[in-house]
Amino acid sequence: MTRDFKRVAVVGLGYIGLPTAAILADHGVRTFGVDVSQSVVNSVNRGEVPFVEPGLREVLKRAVEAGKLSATNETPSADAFIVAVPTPFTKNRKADLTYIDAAAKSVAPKLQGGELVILESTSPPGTTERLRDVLLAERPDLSAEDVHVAHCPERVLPGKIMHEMLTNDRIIGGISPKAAVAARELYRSFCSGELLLTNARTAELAKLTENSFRDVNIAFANELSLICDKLEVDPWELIELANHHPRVNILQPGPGVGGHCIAVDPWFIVEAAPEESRLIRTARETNDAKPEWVLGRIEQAIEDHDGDATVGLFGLTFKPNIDDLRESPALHILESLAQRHPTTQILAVEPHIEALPAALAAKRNVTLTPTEDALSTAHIGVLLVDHDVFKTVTRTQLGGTKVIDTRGIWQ
Ligand code: SAJ
Repeated sequence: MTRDFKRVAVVGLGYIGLPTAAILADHGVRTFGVDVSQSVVNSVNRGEVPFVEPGLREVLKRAVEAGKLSATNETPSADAFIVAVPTPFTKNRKADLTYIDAAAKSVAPKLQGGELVILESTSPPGTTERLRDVLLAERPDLSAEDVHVAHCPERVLPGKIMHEMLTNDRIIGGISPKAAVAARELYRSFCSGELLLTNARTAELAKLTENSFRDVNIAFANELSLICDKLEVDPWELIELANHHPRVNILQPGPGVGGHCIAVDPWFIVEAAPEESRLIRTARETNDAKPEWVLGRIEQAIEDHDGDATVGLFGLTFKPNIDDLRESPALHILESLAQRHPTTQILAVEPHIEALPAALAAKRNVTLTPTEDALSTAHIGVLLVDHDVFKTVTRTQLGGTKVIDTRGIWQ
């Protein structure tokens, strides 16, 4: 079966939806980006990107200028709909599917029969079936055969999205085989990676499995770092040596796991099968406990300095060489330290941001400080993010500073 997708609507213009819409349009498909935020819609229609992602601006601008991409608040009619909205989790670690339900309700009135609806958002098992059910509940005049629903989870790495979206292999899980084949046609229009067909539930679990695998591996590294601390062994040297084994590949310890994916997605598996996911849950708890362990080390160093120390925290983002502070363990460490030690001067060093978040900027004991100044002033230097700019810091620059290195680059 070949299909001609003349009009595609991408619902949700965030980190995944916007690059997807821009790339589709750049490959000649008339694409409509849909978002609830008027400022996002306006910025896309001006050809501007509302967040930082290398290479996206050029493609977006080209697509908008060519008249292939436009943004709107209203879901239009289309041959295919791609839903790429957030799936956050609630305080008690349950998936919040309200954005997916709302997206489905905005698509339902536009269906005429025969359309393809793709869920790209990372989702707990069963969500694609739920999306299908919402569509059919909204449209009792249509039957399950009239709407082709598939799950094609995104797997791109922030910072490399524009490359990985074109080249990564993709898992395509159809509610029916026909839906999977139709979705393959759409992705084939821009993706050179392998397009692997399966059912929707396997595709959902595959995506969660990928991020859980990484989380478990990082948890192993973080546990090793605690063991090494006790046994006075350098964990980075240990891991490097062990990784010389042809079948060992351990990731790196750090101050905790951040971002909106790896620290969240494993909980969707735990929620779906709590009794069976003991290792996945423990890995999450191990990684979540790491910032507190780092805080303990910092507090001990402050005490060793008779309680009167200036502390430099180097790096605040959730991973290196980006400006994204969301779900960052480094930011959590800064917030907790500032709260618990109101008389300790804290120099927050983050070369990738212009200003601290308002709540931190209001704290009298926290100052956003250039790297050089913090290096010359801090009694305790805590390396939290392995930004390239910190890798060139020399032993001489560190001088007599007490170093707590959570990333192994100032050893
Ligand atoms: N981290 C470590 N040690 C490591 C690697 C990472 O502590 O050895 C930490 C990072 O510092 C960061 C966190 O893990 O705080 C997550 O960073 P990341 O680079 O591992 O992943 P994300 O969240 O940017 O993107 C992941 C990717 N998933 C996998 O690599 C399996 C990406 O391909 C997914 O598309 C993305 O999640 C997603 O959206 O699900």
